[in-house]
Amino acid sequence: MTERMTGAQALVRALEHVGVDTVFGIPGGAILPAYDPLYDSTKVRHVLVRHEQGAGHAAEGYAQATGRVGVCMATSGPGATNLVTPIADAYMDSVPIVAITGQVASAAIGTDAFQEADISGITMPITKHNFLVTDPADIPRTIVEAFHIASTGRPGPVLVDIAKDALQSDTEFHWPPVMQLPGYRPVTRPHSKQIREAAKLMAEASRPVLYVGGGVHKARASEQLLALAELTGIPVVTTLMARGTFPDSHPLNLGMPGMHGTVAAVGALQKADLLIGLGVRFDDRVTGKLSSFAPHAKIVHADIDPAEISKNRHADVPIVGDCKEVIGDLITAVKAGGTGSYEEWTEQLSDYKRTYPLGYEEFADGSLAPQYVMERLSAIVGPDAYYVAGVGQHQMWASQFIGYENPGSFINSGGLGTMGFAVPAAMGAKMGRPDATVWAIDGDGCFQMTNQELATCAIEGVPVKIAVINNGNLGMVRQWQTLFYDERYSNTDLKTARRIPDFVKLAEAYGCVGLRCERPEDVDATIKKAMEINDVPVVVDFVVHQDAMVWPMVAAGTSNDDIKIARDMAPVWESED
Ligand SMILES: Cc1ncc(C[n+]2csc(CCOP(=O)(O)OP(=O)(O)O)c2C)c(N)n1
Ligand SMILES: [Mg+2]
Repeated sequence: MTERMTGAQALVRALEHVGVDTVFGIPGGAILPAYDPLYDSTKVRHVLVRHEQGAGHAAEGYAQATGRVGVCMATSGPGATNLVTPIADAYMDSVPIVAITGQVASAAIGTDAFQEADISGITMPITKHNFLVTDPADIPRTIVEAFHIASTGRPGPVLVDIAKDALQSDTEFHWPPVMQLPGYRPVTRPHSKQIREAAKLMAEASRPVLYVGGGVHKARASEQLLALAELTGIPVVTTLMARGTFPDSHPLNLGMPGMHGTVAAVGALQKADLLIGLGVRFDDRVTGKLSSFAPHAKIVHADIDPAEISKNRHADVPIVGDCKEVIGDLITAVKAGGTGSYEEWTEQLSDYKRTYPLGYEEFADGSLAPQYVMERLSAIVGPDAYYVAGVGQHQMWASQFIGYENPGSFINSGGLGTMGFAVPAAMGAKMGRPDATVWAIDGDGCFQMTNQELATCAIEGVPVKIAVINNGNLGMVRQWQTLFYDERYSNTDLKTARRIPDFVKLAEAYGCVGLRCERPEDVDATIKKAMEINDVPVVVDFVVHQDAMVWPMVAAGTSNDDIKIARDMAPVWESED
């Protein structure tokens, strides 16, 4: 198929052909030529956001809820630099997005032209790949390549920066274009020798743990994981990025490991003699002080990105491959070679679970405990919703106190820890999954970074629900000040207790319904009321106690062995150690 058209028309046509249905963005000078044919597209819906950061996070939320590539668009200079945070966020959490930016005309590149920023240079270290396009003939091929790179292998963000004159000039449009990506061939099939080695170690181990990360859901391998866990009886820990990948209700699930992990999950890793790491990266928030992490364990490490393997911890058995294939092959190998027996181990871990369940402090003054809000959300809204968190204490409580049963149902910013993620990401998730209930769980600090996307939600008809966990503070930072800075609360009091801003009025100003809840006895009725409103977005201001803390905690840089279940309270491990 060959047709003559402008580069801008070729761009829109290519987006249609690769199956894009939603683009989040804001126009401006350099990208303006692309917005003209976009206006006529019946296949691509452009969602006008209020800040480009919102466009980027919305693309991420869309991608995470649908498994498809999310798309955002911005103009050159400040439009493009406003995308830097979500691009970095997508890079850290391996989220497939394509960011399309306009660039100044090719003759002006490098002259400090109006609204010029070297966005491909700026995003070089935070994109999986990026392109600067100056020839209109390259546009369709580049789009196909960008979508291919973003969605295959280890997913990630790809930037396509297009010079204004390339959008304006005429070109021949050919479809389908031929990709030119020599050397890009992600390995998905694991090596059979490594699989046999791993299965052998699993059979020989007496204290193995399946250490499951975000890569397992990205490979859509939850079913295989369940089969492997049940076949072998090996207990499972699910990292922040893997919550829901293995059902919380399953007896083999020990919960989340790491800085705010459960005693059972953290203890299991520390006492294990074998870790089977699947789609994980031995992140410092999981390992604590690396030299004392899982000191007795041999390591099997499977990941699609060879650069992750042995990056932080030496892998005795490295496996490069897609987790679905890896786990499938492990199942076959275990069936052939036999499984080990781990009753004593699983008994010990069940004992940790029973002795050290997650708990929290209730306040004598009758004020609201944030963890209680999570428990009630979990009970009333249930596991079929998507929960999208911001960053801070509320994020950890959302991970700890909501029961996740479905893969991908908890969406949050793990690697970068980006405040402001929740509202736009929830909007993107709801647009990708319009039939699902989507709850954002946000902090009063985070919410003030990106709540302008409430306008987008209200106008575009995206009825998300937002629980603002309003503790009046940058709570997570305040917690560190309580514990490590002698209760010197430097610049963490947001004074939202003074109702500046008043979140209910703010919601109303944006065309949303605003509700407030301040007492435990009103929580259920408030959540039920929010669940009944499905035509407009709802914001609930849950005013909670400012001194609630996230426990358990492994202080940054210390050993997982020194996990505390409350201030100055450590679990009692059995006498053998
Ligand atoms: C963009 C950005 N700036 C600063 C931080 C550092 N930080 C991490 S958590 C946090 C507090 C978040 O406050 P809030 O949204 O109210 O959540 P809470 O911890 O109170 O639940 C801050 C400032 C960050 N993660 N991201
Ligand atoms: Mg707060």
